[in-house]
Amino acid sequence: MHVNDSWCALAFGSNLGDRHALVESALNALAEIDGLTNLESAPFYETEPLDCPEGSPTFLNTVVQTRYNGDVFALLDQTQAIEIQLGRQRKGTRNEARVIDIDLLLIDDVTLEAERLTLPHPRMHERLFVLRPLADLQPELILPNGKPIRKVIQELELNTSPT
Ligand code: A4P
Ligand code: MG
Repeated sequence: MHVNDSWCALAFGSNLGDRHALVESALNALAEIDGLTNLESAPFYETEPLDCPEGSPTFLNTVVQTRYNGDVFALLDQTQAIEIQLGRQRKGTRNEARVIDIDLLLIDDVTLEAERLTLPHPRMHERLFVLRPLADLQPELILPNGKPIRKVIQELELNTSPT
């Protein structure tokens, strides 16, 4: 599926190894992708693991916005190639520690449910570690569920602990 100079948001997370260097390297590699322009990163957040195995290390998370012109599956291929290039190994345990995870959150108002790619990212509305950096970039954003991002953040902050 081709998109034409579309606004995209991508989430980055790392909780294994030199997390700062890994996220920086992933951002640099992302900037090299064909058809991707105007990359802008939110600040980095130190966050407590959510739904991870007991004793998992803390995460470094951020979100980037960018424009992309090209095939959305080609973009996923390239973000997955960056994960592998930076040493990502999948052993099969759910939410196991990872050197880098790159998720596609939003590509304009594209909705997609393919085996390899669901857009918008189905869990983004529940996660402060995604919503806070996304709101740094787009404070007025209305999320795909129709709610302003700031309101969703406030609701989550009332219901959860500091992450
Ligand atoms: N896939 C489907 N849709 C997408 C999409 N929009 N973007 C497929 C990226 N990939 C997508 O991903 C599993 C499969 O999802 C891939 O084959 C891809 O084709 P993965 O990266 O291999 O595995 P994962 O990262 O363990 O899964 P996922 O779905 O990214 O996990 P979650 O639900 O995002 O949770 N706590 C904190 N504090 N910070 C975190 O960053 N991350 C997770 C991962 C859990 N807890 C966390 C954090
Ligand atoms: Mg992932």
